[in-house]
Amino acid sequence: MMLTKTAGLLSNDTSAARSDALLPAAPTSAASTADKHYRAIWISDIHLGTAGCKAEYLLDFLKHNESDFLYLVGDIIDGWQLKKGWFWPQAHNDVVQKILRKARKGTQVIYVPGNHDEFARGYLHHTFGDIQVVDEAVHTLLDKRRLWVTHGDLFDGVLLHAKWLAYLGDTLYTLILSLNHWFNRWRHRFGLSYWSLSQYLKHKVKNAVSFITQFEDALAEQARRRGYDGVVCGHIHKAEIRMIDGVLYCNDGDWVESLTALVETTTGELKIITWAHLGHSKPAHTQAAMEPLQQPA
Ligand SMILES: [Mn+2]
Repeated sequence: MMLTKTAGLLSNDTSAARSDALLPAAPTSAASTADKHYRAIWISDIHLGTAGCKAEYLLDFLKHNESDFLYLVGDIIDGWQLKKGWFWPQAHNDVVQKILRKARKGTQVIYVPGNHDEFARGYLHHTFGDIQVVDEAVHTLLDKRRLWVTHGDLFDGVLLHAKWLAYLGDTLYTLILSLNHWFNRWRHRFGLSYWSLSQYLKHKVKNAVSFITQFEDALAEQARRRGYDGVVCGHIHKAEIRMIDGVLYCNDGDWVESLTALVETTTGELKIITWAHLGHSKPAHTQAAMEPLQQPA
């Protein structure tokens, strides 16, 4: 998607009023690199240790954005890929160093491991260089609403399984229809009732297509059951802020494809920031937390 620099700068100006006394005055010609300070930042699905990780963009984002709280919502380091082969360029090191530095300088950094960095789940309630490792966290928004912070992988079990069926081609589907015909002739011979394999698969494929919706619904429902006002998760690499049956569902996206972070501004507004251009951001969609965005699915 193309986006003009001007548009990115305009929509990025909402919290520009804040200044940081510790920083040198921003050069007038470089408004695009002016630092922002947020109440909270959530990032996940960075997948450090893989070639797909856009570490340079994340590093740039971290350089230009500060926060009181920084939540690392899982799949930060990709242990699965690193086991297969070591891939660790300097930029990936720089991201880790940058985060450790933020923690040292007073940002409260909370690390909630995901499925790709589940090795970190073995270190729950430990602190690494001022970074707290926890299984899940609770963030209280400025307006006192409580958000449950979890990676989200624990709630995709059956859904992910169905996703495979979405990749079945037409040929295979036709073959299945044919098999179903013979299968039911066989069932008939043994006095069994008709069972539609194609119906079953169609149902599964339909489910697979709406996998994202189901994941979102499952997380929102789980947050409600646990008594929270909303949830912040990652895992499916799709940034989102919307209300689902009265529960605020937020997903901070990823740093492999969409280059997004979720932020809470100092005035308590939730936003998704897309950092697709080095040096400045492009808010993908922005809205107050109380006003769910209506967008086509
Ligand atoms: Mn994940």
